[in-house]
Amino acid sequence: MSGRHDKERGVNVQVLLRCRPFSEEELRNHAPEVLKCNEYQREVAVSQNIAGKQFDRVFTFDKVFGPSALQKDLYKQAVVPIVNEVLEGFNCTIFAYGQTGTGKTYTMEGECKRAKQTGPTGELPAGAGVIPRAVQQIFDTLECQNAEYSVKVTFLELYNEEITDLLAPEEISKVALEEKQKKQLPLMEDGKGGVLVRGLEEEIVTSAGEIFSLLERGSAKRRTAETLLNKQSSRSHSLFTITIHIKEATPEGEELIKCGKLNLVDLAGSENISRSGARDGRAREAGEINKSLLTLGRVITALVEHLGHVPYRDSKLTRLLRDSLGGRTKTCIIATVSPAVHCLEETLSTLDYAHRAKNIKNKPEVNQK
Ligand code: ADP
Ligand code: ZZD
Repeated sequence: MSGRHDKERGVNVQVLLRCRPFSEEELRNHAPEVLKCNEYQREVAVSQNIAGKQFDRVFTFDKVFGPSALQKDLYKQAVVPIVNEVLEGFNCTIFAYGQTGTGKTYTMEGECKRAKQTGPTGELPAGAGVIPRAVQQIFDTLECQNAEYSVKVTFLELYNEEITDLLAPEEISKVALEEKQKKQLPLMEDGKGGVLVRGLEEEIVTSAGEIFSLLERGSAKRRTAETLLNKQSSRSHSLFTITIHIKEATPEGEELIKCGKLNLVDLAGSENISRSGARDGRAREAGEINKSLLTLGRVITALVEHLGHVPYRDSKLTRLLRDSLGGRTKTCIIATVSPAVHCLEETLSTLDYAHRAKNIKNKPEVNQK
């Protein structure tokens, strides 16, 4: 529970670690395992043997999910409490951070073998990730409460510092997409210290099923854009936001409006910060692609080292999510890693990055009118 002290001292960003299982190919090749998760101790141990010498490093996180953790386990233990806070009027953000191929999208979106597997009973497929489960939890809760409410969603992609609206209903053709890329959705100050994306489709939704149809449209649009524009999906960030307004009456009969917002962020592959740039010939493109992820790292550094200037304004991602980094939003980072030896270098870099982010403090406040 959040008490008076939270407000004064701040609450730390929660950092969770999830390790994916070996892929079939890794299993076939008997890839050695270099990472061991201890969920009870909330620890991960990385073992390395260099020239016959054994090196072990142990990291502790707020929660650790090993390779056998199911989507529903992670959701129940890590996300249910966050969504409850959103329903109480807090703003909350969950970031997925990690090397490409470690399960960021699996964690945030999930997989379903066939689309539209959600029957009328609202049963989600086992592979459903955080986004569909959060949507489900929100509507299940709201539908049981005796209060008026409204729910809005937005879904955008940030690629090369350009924003694409994944919910915009317009036709998908190469020409239309290229036109759209030219007239980018601009970020504007909202006059309340935040920013908004001008022209972003804000869908008002009345059921979980309606959101699933929108997600289907969003995923299809993303796939088409990727193919037509030769995008590398590992370089894009996606941001799904759900905003809830709940009208309540106080015991005194006064009207109270609670507003909660949940941001679910699937970041670009973390290898993009360390690797491209100089090596990539197309300097502008590489530089631009990395700008948001690079700036995210710099913002974290500035916050944990208490540097005076925090460079939020240097990228679109950090402008959009400024309040999640040192602001009034409750933030959780899910760092994803692979157990395999061939990923070791990136795994260590992810573990260091995530571990450092534990030191960020936010000052969550409920939005109430
Ligand atoms: P990223 O978004 O980080 O690039 P993906 O989410 O695309 O990674 O995951 C890469 C592959 O690994 C996918 O085939 C996915 O199904 C699988 N995968 C990732 N995490 C898990 C997990 N926890 N359990 C089972 N499969 C997983
Ligand atoms: N990760 C899959 C989509 C992809 O990259 O295509 S899985 C969930 C959240 C946000 C967007 C899509 C989904 C996804 C889905 C799949 C197919 C059609 C619509 C949506 C999904 C997965 C499990 C349950 C519900 C939705």
